[in-house]
Amino acid sequence: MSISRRNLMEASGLALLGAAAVSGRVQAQSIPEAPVMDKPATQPPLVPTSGVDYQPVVTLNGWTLPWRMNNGWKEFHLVAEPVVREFAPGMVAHLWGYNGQAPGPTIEAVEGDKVRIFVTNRLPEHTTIHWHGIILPSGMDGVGGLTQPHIRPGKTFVYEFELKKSGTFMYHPHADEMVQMAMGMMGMLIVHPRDPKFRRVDRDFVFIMSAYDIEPGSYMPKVAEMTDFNMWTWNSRVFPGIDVLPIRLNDRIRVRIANLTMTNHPIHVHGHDVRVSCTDGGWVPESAQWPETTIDVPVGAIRAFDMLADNPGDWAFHCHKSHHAMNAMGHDLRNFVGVDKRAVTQKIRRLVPDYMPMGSAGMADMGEMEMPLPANTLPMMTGFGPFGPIEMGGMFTVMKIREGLAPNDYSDPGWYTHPRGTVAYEWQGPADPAPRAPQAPQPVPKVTGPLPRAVKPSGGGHNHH
Ligand SMILES: [Cu+2]
Repeated sequence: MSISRRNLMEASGLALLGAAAVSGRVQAQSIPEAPVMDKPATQPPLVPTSGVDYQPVVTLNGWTLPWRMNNGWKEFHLVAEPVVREFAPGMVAHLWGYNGQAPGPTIEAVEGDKVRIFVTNRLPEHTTIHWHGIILPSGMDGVGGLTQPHIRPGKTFVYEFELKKSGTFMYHPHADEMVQMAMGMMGMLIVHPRDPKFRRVDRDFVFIMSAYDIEPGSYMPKVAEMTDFNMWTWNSRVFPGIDVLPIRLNDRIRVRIANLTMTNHPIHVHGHDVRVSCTDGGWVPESAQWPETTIDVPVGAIRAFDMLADNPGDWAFHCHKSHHAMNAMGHDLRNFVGVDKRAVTQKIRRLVPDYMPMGSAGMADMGEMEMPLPANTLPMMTGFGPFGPIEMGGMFTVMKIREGLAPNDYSDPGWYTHPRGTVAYEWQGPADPAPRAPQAPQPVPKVTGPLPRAVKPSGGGHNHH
């Protein structure tokens, strides 16, 4: 067991000098550099060059925070500040984050490490950082008002703790929470096992889910929104802005997913089965794991799943709540499937010449349509694959499992080349002659009295579901 400087000082009677003297123990040294990132692309993992060996994580559309060693302490520097984050090409959001990005950089350390994290506040209001899931002294827990005074604008606070266990954790403010988390302030904290062989995988991906309500044509999230979000993000990116996961065939992989939105997300993997191996509470014993293809990640929680990538191809990887795999849209649309809108279109075009009737045969048209959109607004669904429009947005990307990738190569290997005879194909024989089950004509319901109103009263406010 290691002993912290505070213990040493207390043991030697220095604590009698009072709290001010104790908390000033690193004042004489310099604050470490606070590196910044200005690109939203996935950065290469930070491979450890000294100390315990581990397989570093890859943060989707993110990066790992460099550190320095100082007398046995691993020192990091986070700067809370306003940032501009690109959600996907064509849309940026004005958020709050850390070191130039939202979410902030991933912090990586090893079980047993003593970490010292400097937090500088360059926001217009006070903040703190809570280290979600980490077992630490109460006074390092980062709950403003409860365990520490708030960090005022312009000030720097120091957090120090020993990492008692390995696993998957996160960090976020516990100060003006509704605003600060709705503005994107969050990041991941990965603690690798001291035993390099424990639960080791070949590729280890990590991201955090956040949701925003950003009106088409605007740049700032509406921070008071509680349920009706329109941007469902992985690391504050939406499809087609979320990078793919390049995976070498037969690699063992792990994906660690944190959820700081206001709802659960059932995350679905195609072509493989997976097992939850770790939560923010620690490692799940192998005897307690079971196979799944959809992992539900509850609010304020983390789920990591392990998977043997033994099936080559391009595999969709997405939230199974279908509205979460879409970008901004009106949520009070009526269903026009089967409605002939030709007559009404003529009438509307006399008033609105650009009007496009939509939805009569479903909404797939929107996947390839070039509709006029307000500035800084993404189409509801977009993105193209080798066979046509993918018709997605939001929490969607692709696992690209290929033979022969280099061990640390995370560049996009392009679209999958399917072996002959393994792609669904169009029937070229005689047209479908089989009679279908006889369908009785649907009787028109008889209505007596006034028709029920399906339309909300005009002048009504925002409609929460
Ligand atoms: Cu979802």
